[in-house]
Amino acid sequence: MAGGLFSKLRDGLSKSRRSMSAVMGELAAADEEYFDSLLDALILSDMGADSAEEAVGELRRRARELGVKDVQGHQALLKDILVQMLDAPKEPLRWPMVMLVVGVNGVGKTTTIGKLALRFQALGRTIALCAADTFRAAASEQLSVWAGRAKVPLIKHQEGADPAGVVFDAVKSAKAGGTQLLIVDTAGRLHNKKNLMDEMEKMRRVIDREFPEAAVRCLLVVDATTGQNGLQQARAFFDAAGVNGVALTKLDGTAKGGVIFPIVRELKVPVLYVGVGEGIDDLQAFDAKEYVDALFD
Ligand SMILES: Nc1nc2c(ncn2[C@@H]2O[C@H](COP(=O)(O)OP(=O)(O)OP(=O)(O)O)[C@@H](O)[C@H]2O)c(=O)[nH]1
Ligand SMILES: [Mg+2]
Repeated sequence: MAGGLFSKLRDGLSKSRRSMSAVMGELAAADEEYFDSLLDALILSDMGADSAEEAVGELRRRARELGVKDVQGHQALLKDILVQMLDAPKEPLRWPMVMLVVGVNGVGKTTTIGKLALRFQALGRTIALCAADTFRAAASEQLSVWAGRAKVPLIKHQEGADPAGVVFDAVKSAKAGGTQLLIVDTAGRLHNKKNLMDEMEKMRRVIDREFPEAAVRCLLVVDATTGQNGLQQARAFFDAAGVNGVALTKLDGTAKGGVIFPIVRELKVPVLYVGVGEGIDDLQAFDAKEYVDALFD
């Protein structure tokens, strides 16, 4: 990770880091109290009880098995365990691709799309954006600002139009123009799960029918500052939209960052990107080892 971004992430995650390092410093005797405090520290990092218990249980087992008793040894073991917990099968990038970007209201979908457009453009891909968040006019205006910055075409309809209809037009123009990556912005304001399912299904049906040669990546954007709510959101979108990747945003803020552990553990979807700011360059490919290092120090 570039130095600047790594330090942004580290600063953002400093809450978890401080408590984790502090607790590990108390190792002196690896007694019950130490493991309990460690469990608490992990839970406090938004990791959730199940993931935290798994990590501490595994640490106890490995430390005993290997006879590791010092702080540094424990830290290294725990880091390895946490990195392994973040491992999930990742589908390789394949072109053409349609990237459906989903997630609840305000998590950073549109911003992440702007950053992704620039990122893939720098990698030499041809890109188009699709404004399928037709819920309010401001949504497509915001997306058109990002499209302008990245100098990529944007396909949009009027406010209130059928999102699947915009996707239909965007797919048609992507095929005609030989676009390699079509990124679709979706609305976060869906009243209930049935509504969400129907909307997602319609969009996916259009893509599958009109663009069967395209790989579909459904990227769920999770705001790291929402803590355990992120897990609830991930569950809902996983069921409704067939999520196969996660982008975790706002790690530069007050986020503690632990919420990705239960998401990956339960849904077996990989974290692909992390957002560490509002600027167009503030997106980074996820690297589990660097992430875990940033959690500690
Ligand atoms: N600090 C910080 N702010 C971010 C990040 N990503 C997005 N934001 C901010 O979060 C706010 C919401 O971002 P949007 O991209 O509009 O979120 P959205 O999911 O598209 O929102 P809706 O379209 O309303 O559902 C904006 O003010 C962004 O600048 C990030 O990584 N860090
Ligand atoms: Mg948006």
